[in-house]
Amino acid sequence: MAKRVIIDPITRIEGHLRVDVEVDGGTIKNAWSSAQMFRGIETILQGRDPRDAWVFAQRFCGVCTTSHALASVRSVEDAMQVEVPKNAQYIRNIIIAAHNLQDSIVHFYHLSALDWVDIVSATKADPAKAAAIAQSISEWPGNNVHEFAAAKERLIKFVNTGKLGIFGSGYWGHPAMKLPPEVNLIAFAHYLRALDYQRLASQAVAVLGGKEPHIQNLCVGGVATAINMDNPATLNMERIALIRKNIETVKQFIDQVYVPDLLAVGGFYPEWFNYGAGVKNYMSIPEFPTDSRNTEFMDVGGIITDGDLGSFRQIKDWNDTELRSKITESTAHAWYTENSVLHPWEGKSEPKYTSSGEELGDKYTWCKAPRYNGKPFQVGPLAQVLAAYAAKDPKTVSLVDYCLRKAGLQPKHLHSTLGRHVARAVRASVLADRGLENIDLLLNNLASGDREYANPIDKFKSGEFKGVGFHEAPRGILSHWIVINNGAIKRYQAVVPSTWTAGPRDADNNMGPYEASLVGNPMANSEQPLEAIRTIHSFDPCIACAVHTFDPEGKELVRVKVD
Ligand code: NFE
Ligand code: MG
Repeated sequence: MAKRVIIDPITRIEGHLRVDVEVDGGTIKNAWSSAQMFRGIETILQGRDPRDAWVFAQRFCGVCTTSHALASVRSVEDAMQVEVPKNAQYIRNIIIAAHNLQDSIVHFYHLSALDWVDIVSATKADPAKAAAIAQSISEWPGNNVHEFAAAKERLIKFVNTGKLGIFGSGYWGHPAMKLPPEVNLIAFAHYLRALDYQRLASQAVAVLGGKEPHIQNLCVGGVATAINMDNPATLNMERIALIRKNIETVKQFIDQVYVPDLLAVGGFYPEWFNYGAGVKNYMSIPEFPTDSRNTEFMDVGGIITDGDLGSFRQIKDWNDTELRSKITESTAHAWYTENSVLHPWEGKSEPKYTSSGEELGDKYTWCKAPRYNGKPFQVGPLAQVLAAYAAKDPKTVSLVDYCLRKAGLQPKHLHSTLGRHVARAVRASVLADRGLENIDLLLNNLASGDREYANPIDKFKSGEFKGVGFHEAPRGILSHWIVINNGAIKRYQAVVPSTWTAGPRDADNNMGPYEASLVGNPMANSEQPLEAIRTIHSFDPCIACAVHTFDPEGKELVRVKVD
């Protein structure tokens, strides 16, 4: 008998996501991804000055705030053909890198690791053994017996209070948890350490952006960052040295802790390199522009279909005709007034909730279903890393091959739940380099005498202009689509990474990536659907972004309904 399991909400994500799965014989046979809240900032933007849009748009989300800010200013710059001075590109690039680093660390340690790591088991670990294991896989100076003994003591105190707090609703002791106590302890100790390193990355964003989250230093046409190497109140050598030190420190953590931890944990779960592939069409865009006209980029992007790296089509820049013309969003199965397939420049967001009670029905989510060329696509670090791998980016190839060799895997295994985690770790290491490279570019450019940092728009031309701002956000391609009429916003649509992946079926009933990735996953105990959570968390869902919403009640409890 097939059983319907409702996981509502799936927690340790941003926003409110409900996932329904049908389980038969211990395997997931069918799945539905349902984003549960609507806010509608796209509608709020209509009629406003396009130069202000980014300040509103970065409130789509409290996680990838800088991502929306950037995509928004880029959409206006694209519409009005504004060049962005090099200094501004480099400052934005450093922000992109630092923000992505923070997000990657949080994704692995704080939002996903406890799906694989049983912290209660860590209370039984031998700290000396844990240190020996950790030292055998990494040169990290923190991997000593004192570190692990202290973490264990802290954990035991915590468990003994009987109040596990944020760890309270974990599936401890679940049969799908397979790590020995010592590896659980290593991961727990690094979970705590990771809090410090994500903060260093955020600090780098805050120094450049004025504050974080929700940076203040952007403007259409560049940045509003005063630069004077000798002035203590502006961006100066001392501030740039601080940012560099932070990114270098985070890079060491990524290379010596995050990557080895992931490989150590993954080594106990080899079967998870076979589950969770789902949609094997991948899309990414070039990022880290290095010239003022967005023609040269540090990271490649492109299209891969059916998991075949040989099908890779590189997208050279954001003017790619197909990229700009072939993206649509379907509302066939989403709570909007019509059943349409519209290009984002024509897009509408008129809400109409039709489900009742527990039944989702034919329309079942606030997420639209984005499609490229009519097909679902996976976006995110895996898409980005596969593109860079196909394009033979040396750093990506060497890191991916290193991880595959260590784990005894083939490139095909990247199409999986754990493959997404490997890609995110590889991407994080590359991003740290991108941050440092852009600091050098900024310093060299300033040393050459170039002090430009903005080409602001003083007055809009009359008439209608369309633009799109692309950005490779932590969870994948973000695009903001704007139509400007006589200097005011006529239309605004954001097509967001989590909408690409969390979106529902389309008019042809093709599943979205979350849904497809769940099919075929095992499920040992439908009361504790840990396996489904592992696969969904590997995408790092952000439902606030996906429908530009939030949950005003801030619900935290997991509700699992089984019938
Ligand atoms: Ni709200 Fe986001 C990212 C954007 S949504 S976190 O990354 O853009 O997927
Ligand atoms: Mg949208």
